[in-house]
Amino acid sequence: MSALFTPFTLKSLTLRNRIAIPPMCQYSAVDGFTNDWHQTHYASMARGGAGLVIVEATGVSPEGRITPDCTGLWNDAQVAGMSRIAAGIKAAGAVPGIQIGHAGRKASANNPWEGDDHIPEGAARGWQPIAPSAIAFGGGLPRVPRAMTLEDIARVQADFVAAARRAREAGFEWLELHFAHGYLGQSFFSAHSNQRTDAYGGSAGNRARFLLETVAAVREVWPEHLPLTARLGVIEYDGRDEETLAESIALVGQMRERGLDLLNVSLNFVIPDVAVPWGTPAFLAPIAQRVSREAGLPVASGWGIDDARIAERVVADGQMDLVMIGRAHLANPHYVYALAQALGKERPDWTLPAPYAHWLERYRGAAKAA
Ligand code: FNR
Ligand code: 536
Repeated sequence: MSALFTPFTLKSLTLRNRIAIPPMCQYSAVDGFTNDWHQTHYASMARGGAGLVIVEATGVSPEGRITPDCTGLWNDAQVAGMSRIAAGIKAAGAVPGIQIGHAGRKASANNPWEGDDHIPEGAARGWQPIAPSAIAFGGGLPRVPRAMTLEDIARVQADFVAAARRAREAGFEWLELHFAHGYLGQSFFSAHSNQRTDAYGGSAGNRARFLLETVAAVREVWPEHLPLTARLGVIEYDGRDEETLAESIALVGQMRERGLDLLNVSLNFVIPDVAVPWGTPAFLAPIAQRVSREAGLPVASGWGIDDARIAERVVADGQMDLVMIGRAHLANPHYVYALAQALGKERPDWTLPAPYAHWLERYRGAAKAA
């Protein structure tokens, strides 16, 4: 029996297996609107067999986009395109999820294939990023953000709530708040990027305030029977990892008390040039397990998992409830089938939807008779 191919139930949903497609920016939207590329990409991810497909980091406001080509849910007109994507994912048997976020000081960047750096100040495509404090990320993202006022904080939280409502209206059943990777939520929680002297900065409790208030506000509009989740970096690899982990686990426990159902355990990326142990397979698995045990909620995690035995082991050993597998699916949209075959499942159910089953079975019969 494969642990990876065991269904997973959370709230009213049951995922057909433990494999999830993590959010992956497509940098292909115009004014935040999705198009045929997103439709094709997400439907093919779902058709591949994953239990859950999470749509890319989607801006809660125009200034919250990572790049000008990122998707958005800041206006009602953007719901129609997203609803076709959610329906396409669902038609292929996966649960449709979406990640909503605000890029903070990392916003207004060029696409990866155009340099992955900030758009130069003054260029028409760009805008001034906002962040907890007027401190630049550095490296290829040198723009100094404007420090957010209390009004900015309240407005961005309202933007998260409005985008969550639109995500539900579009038919998404799984919501992930993007609080990872050095974007706005993560940058509020890190002392590297948050040097505020008001109620939103200083102590770990104050740095947690923006995230906790946002979780509570979104929970009020996101249906109780559907999973509300977040992605949070819990480790920076900056030499202060035990302290960061302990603070993060305390934060996750408080998020759970405010209605968070699952955490997608990831990396902080608040400062450049950190020593992430990329060479160690499933390096986040023991960290994910610790977060799950100490904060008391189910977890998803991933990074660099592209081997069937490792994917199976991290679930079988109880290190994570869901495995996020991204780039392996960009290389091969049917990667879940490859995992199934590697684990001895010859013809999994999802490869035999009704319109295919008769013909594939008949073909197999004919092949056997020959
Ligand atoms: C990403 N990643 C990412 N993460 C996230 O939380 N929101 C996002 O929108 C994106 N966008 C994105 C785009 C592309 C092209 C890649 C490759 C990655 C990170 C992604 O979700 C995942 O964590 C990493 O890719 C690591 O997993 P794999 O690819 O090693 O399985
Ligand atoms: C992973 N990425 C995460 C993204 C967009 C692109 C790349 C996201 O969360 N929207 C990553 C982040 C930072 C450093 C390396 C990799």
